[in-house]
Amino acid sequence: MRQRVENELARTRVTDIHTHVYAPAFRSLLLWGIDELLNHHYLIAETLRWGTVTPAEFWEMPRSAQADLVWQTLFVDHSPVSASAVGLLEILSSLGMEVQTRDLESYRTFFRSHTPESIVDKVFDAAGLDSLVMTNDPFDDEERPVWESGADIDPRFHAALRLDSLIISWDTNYPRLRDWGYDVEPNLGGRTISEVRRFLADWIAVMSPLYLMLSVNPAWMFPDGSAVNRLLEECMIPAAADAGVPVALMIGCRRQVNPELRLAGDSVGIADLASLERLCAKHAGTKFLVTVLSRENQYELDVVARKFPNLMIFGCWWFLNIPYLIDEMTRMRVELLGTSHIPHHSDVRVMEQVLPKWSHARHITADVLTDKYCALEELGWKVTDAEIARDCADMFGRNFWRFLGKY
Ligand code: FIX
Ligand code: ZN
Repeated sequence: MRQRVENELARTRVTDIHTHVYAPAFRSLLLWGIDELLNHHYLIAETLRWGTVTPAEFWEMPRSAQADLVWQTLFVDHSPVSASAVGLLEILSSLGMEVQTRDLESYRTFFRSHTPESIVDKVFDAAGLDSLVMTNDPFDDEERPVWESGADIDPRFHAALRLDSLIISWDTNYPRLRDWGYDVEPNLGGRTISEVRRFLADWIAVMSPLYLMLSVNPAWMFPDGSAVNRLLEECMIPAAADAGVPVALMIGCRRQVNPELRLAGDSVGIADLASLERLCAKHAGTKFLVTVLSRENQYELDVVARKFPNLMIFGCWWFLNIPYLIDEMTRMRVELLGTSHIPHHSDVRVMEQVLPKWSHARHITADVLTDKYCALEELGWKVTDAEIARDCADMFGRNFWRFLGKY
């Protein structure tokens, strides 16, 4: 049974529904190569724990020296047993490099022989990836001009319109909307709501996003009359409805608990998912894609998903994306929801990271499904290869496309 499940999973093509990588048309925004892999914020946080440099000293260093320090600290001075460190070695190994040489310069030489396009092709092929979804922010000054130039974007890279800059950072960013010709007021008065709707419609026309996305902190309460919820309910949800796309919510990240660590400075908190229930109930006609960061919320999230067909839960987000917790979460979801969820997304920032992410996803899903199918067979229920293939295809992509109404 294990072999049959592995065979079908090896053939299953993946849609990676949330990442932070960019198509090659976005040029330097597409991160790849050994120095970027070493400078991933997960590894930076682990390096700074050893205290050989302060965060301030680290940020002063040139990028390649930062990568050298991460390598020295996590791979030479200590064994690379954390999930992120193992993941880096898995990348080197699956691209054909010898991990035992521990020769950073030879890894640099390997990547120098590639171009962004060649690495993207190689990685899509090796990870069995069909397509992925980027995270796209019109407030990003490097990203916006690429969209405005009408660049030709590799069709394997879909867009997702990320609205944290607009909604969460409204107080800081509303003047930029004014600069761009939208008549908005800080307190959301006057024409603000319709002007934000116009802004969203304009960017939806430019990006053709598969969904509109927002992350909220664990203290998020719904409803509460806050500016965040007004922008969510009066702008984001109606704009998504007009575009015929879901709203994606990421719940439970406490941003910048240690700003010195920059991107690595975010943390986690337990949310009150009764807010999510009230949102799904009030907006029954809206489809919500939801992931939650706290482990303690996962059981509750599965139960909420049982109550609301307009809620599709996805992925093991961020700190949850370690084999130990992916196994626990996938088992619990399968036992509570069958195969009607999206168990994995990669959240990668550096292109090659999809390799270990999806090999873990396949491996752990194989463990879980094998157990379940074996239990069925003990009852006399024979599972066919076609049925295994169907279940794998659902969980690794089709549930997403079906939820979008595009399958
Ligand atoms: O908000 C998010 O989409 C997070 O996933 C990221 O911003 C975070 O930094 C990350 O890379 C997590 O994996
Ligand atoms: Zn993310």
